[in-house]
Amino acid sequence: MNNSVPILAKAGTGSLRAGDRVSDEASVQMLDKAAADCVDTCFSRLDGQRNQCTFGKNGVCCRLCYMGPCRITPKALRGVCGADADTIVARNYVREVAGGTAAHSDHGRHLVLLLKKVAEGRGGSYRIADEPALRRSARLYEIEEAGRAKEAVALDLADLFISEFNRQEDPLWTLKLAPVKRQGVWRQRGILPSGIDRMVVESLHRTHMGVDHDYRNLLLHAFRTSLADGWGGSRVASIVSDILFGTPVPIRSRANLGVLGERTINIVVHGHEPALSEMLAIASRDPEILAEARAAGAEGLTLAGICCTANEILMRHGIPVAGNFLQQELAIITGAVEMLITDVQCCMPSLPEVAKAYHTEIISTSDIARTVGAVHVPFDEERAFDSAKALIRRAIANYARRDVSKMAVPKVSQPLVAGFSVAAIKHMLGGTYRASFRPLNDAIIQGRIKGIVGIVGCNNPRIKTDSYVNALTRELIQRDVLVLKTGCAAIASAKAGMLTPEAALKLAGPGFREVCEAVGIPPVLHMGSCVDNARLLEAVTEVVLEGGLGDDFSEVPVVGVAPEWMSEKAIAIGCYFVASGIHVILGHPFHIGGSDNVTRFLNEEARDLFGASFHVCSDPQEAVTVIMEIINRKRERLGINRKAERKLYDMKDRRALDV
Ligand code: XCC
Ligand code: SF4
Repeated sequence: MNNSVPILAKAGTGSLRAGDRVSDEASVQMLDKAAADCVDTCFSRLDGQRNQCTFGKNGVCCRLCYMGPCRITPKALRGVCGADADTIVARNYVREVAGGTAAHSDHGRHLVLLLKKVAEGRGGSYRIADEPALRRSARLYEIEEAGRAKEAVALDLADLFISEFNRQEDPLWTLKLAPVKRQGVWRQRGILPSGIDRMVVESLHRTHMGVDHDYRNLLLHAFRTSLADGWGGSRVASIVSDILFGTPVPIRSRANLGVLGERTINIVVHGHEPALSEMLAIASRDPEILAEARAAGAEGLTLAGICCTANEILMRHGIPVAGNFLQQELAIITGAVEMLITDVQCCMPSLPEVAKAYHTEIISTSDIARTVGAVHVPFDEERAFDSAKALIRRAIANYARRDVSKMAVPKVSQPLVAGFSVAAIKHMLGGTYRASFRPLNDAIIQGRIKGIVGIVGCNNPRIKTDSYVNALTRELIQRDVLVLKTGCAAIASAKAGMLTPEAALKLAGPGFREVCEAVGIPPVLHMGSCVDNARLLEAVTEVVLEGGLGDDFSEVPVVGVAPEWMSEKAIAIGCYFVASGIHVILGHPFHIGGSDNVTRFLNEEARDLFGASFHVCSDPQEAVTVIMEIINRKRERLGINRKAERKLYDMKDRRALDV
């Protein structure tokens, strides 16, 4: 392309065709509609951000004090204070990990405080929905439960969880849920995290001007902080969600924009915290509310979700998924959404602007997350059910404003099965009375399943939406790899039809297909939202405890992948996987390219410390090769590779994967 010709971004798709921006047919249709309706989306705005800042990309821009901002160039190798590229890049990275950890953990905190209120009888409409989950967790945390009222147990558990946030010097209690050997690694490396809040505060302190300048010391704290996420805030969030809203079990539903009804009142929930969406899910089935919807001339009410709020209510109520991260604007562009309700995280500030072209009302509900142009309706937790009903009534009233001439709902959606909590997987594998991971371990040992890969994270308009996630998933299940998913990556597979048991027949390799058929599971297991990446660790812990596949995560043939990631939360997740001994493949690099030392530390030296590191693979084929090499290497070490495979592997050019 001739660089001198400016490329004019056009509304909707930007400079590319819709089919080059997004993968699924519903999104293609809506992007084309955006262009026709002259509505800007993240895709066209990305074009406006052409030539994104190279200093930012390489992490060498520092604006931590007002002697700066400073940036490292070949002519200026140090900032005003004398900080070099290593220090600046590492400090920026620590702050990103702290941001991700804070987001997950603050979500966890809100749930813990709600659990405490429920335990004290101040929980309003909320209840302990899953008493067995409460008692199971209490036993895990060594809290006396036998013969005690559930409220008393819940109170002790909530208080223990609160202490996980504010503990000052002792290590987090939750770390004890990890394999003993891994706890030893953390102790030896000096990265056992203390209180979650303290880790985040310390990250900010250490990266203040003139404090910690040694990139190694900084990066170790990044790993330590991330552990306070994966083995702290996120784990606690999953546990409390299960207690308050129920432990997910496999459930059928559908995904993609076609779940919106042409003749129903459509309400879309978007964000991360499940407290409000739980109540909306219940209220949306209330007969009185349904009667009111019909009285307004609609055929009923459709509640659907975007991002992780979607995943939460999908897993527990089978509420359909309208889409993942980059479909939030597209949902409005259908012209069929009466109300889009946001809580926290991943909700674009553009939503009210997009909504101006249609009748959609954008509602914000969290006092810490407001958007100019959105209507703020504070969510009253104590009267949660009434709050939920009031919101739905507002949406019903808005139905009269729907302009049918602006409406085009794509007739595209796919069936799916979600809800694979660790408890559910155990039951499916071993049966109700002998729930166990044994059959999975055996299948891995026999080679019918080669290994486990967790594919997680977001979409990013810089990559054709869902394309990397789905190409990689397809290749892996063909190679007999069990794929576990969360977040927007899980929704990507749902839209591609890979979350059904039938998909195993079509896509899985022969050994893996047998297992899926015998157990009745899809080849890709949807384990929940972003905080539920802690469930992935829980699952691998079960594999370790079950025996036969090593004593530590770093010995199990398991790999994590974040193909299309965009958020700081994904960085924190990547770090706690690596610190837990699980290799992580990234579809695109961190903003660290300006420091060879930081890059080497994260992508190589981390292996000496944790037995795992990051790997950047810019295309899915390369990722498949690296993943299968890692899996084969682990199988080899465990002595469970068959002869033929070993030979094939020996012929390959070995990367520096020694761990
Ligand atoms: Fe957000 Fe959790 Fe990313 Fe999706 S995947 S874009 S963080 S919603 Ni976690
Ligand atoms: Fe510049 Fe140092 Fe201040 Fe950063 S901390 S802005 S490098 S003077």
